[in-house]
Amino acid sequence: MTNPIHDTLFAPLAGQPRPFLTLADGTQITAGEFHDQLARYGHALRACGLEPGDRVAVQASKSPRMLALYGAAMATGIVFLPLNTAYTPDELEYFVTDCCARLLLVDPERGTALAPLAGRHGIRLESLGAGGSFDALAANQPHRIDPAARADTDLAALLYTSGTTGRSKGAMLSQRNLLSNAETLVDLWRFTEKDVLLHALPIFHTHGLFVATNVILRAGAQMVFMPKFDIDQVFEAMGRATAMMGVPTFYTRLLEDPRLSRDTVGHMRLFISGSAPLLAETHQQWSARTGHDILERYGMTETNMLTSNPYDGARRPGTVGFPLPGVSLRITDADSGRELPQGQTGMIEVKGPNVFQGYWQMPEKTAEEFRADGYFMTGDLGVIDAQGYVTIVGRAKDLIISGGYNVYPKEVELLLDEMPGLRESAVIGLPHPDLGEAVVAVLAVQGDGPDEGQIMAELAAKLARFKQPKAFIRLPELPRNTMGKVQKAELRKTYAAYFTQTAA
Ligand code: MLC
Ligand code: AMP
Repeated sequence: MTNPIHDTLFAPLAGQPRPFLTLADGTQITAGEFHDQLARYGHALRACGLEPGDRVAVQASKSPRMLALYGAAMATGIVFLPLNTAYTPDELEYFVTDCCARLLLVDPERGTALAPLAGRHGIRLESLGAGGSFDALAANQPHRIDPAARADTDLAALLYTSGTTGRSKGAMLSQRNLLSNAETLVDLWRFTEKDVLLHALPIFHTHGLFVATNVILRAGAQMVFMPKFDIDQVFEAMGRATAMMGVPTFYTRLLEDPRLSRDTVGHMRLFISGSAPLLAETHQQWSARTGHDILERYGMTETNMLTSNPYDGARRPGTVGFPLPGVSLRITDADSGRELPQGQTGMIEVKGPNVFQGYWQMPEKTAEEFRADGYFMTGDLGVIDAQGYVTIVGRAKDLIISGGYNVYPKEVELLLDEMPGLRESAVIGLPHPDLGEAVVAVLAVQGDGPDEGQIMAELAAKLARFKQPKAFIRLPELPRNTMGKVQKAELRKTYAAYFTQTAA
């Protein structure tokens, strides 16, 4: 019987006394203890009636339990669907119904609030955490588990990505998609059992879950596992860790702190950045302060990691490095699909074992984003230089990346446009010193229109906090081109210095 992800990533933990997770308070969880928990959770998933291929949706705080649940889903062949803890019940409802989740796991304190939603759709609801109902169910289960047989092409996880128009799409990631990428990254970034990763990212996205965790599991290494990015805890952990993976906001926040020095990073061998553009200036300041060149890489939910700056060799500021071994990357004319010569800017298209299987129950959407020869259109615009380094120069998709979280303007605009007194809206991303880009709503208002407090109250009921505008700009009319299309590029240009000139 084989189960590639369980056999390769999780089975080697069983019975091992070596440390696997160190928590912020210093508590250590050994590899063996972690695997025991994974096994008990796996039995509990089965006791809830789930079978291989069924979906378990989880909206729970970051904890070793949540990570063990990921392992349990892999062992039992149950498809893992982690959800941002910031999502409102409205947002959650879409995901769990779209994927026909059999089971929804939430923090114990959220159980009561989400019971009506689960009841409406006949989804079993359990709580994960100390005193939670799922933990009670798992408590007396065996601490060994026979993994379910899984093929390379079987679905391992579903991660939802918002769409530029309309509905969010569930990216289907197979066993092979995840495992092949982890194996490539371990080799490329030289992870070994001696490494200790400083893990301060959330674990409901590709970066913190698949890149960080799978790499550590594959290398037989360990993590300092923090509930979130807390600057004091990060400085403290750098004395014990060897590597950190972060979004650019981690690096800009650390740079603002006078404690950052060659000494404080003396134990570290590698700093990796991704999920959003790292300014060349941040890269250079980091090198000057710490003596380390940040290794920037590029990826997507749909594709896992695609490119990386080299471990040995120049890590070029402002670039995302070379295509990973096994990944084919080309630059095309977005309309015709024709490959462009080196040095010209166009759509980044990719192919490889890391590229997802398609969008859950959306064959037409899937077909639209793949070329006939199997290349996936990323929606990112890039250029390759004479040495082969890829630079991302923009996005063809209308997307804001705020502190590493994606916000699709359309989703916010649809809600704003429904509000009485608001004629129309354009939601844009403006440069922000902490978040990279911040969400701003430009509004064309009727009369005085609703005030910001009223708008925010309406949005808060429906939208996760990170998607809500950080500022509003009111105009009599939105600028349009001769075709009548709102000129977002013009707005971004006009207000480019909004957060740097006014207090952010
Ligand atoms: C938190 N807030 C955000 C925000 N994060 N607002 C906009 N954008 C964000 N990213 C809100 C909070 O709710 C809070 O609201 C206020 O902003 C200030 O919060 P904070 O305490 O300063 O934020 P913090 O908790 O420190 O979080 C900031 C952060 C976090 C950058 C550390 O957002 C983070 O961990 N981001 C990582 C995202 C990530 O993992 N992305 C990977 C995607 S995978 P209030 O109520 O106080 O106003 C992917 C593929 C790939 O992209 O290539 O990796
Ligand atoms: P997500 O859908 O959350 O996986 O976000 C994927 C998107 O993040 C990509 O399509 C890119 O636009 C962006 N991204 C990821 N890494 C980088 C990077 N290093 N530089 C610039 N953009 C990045």
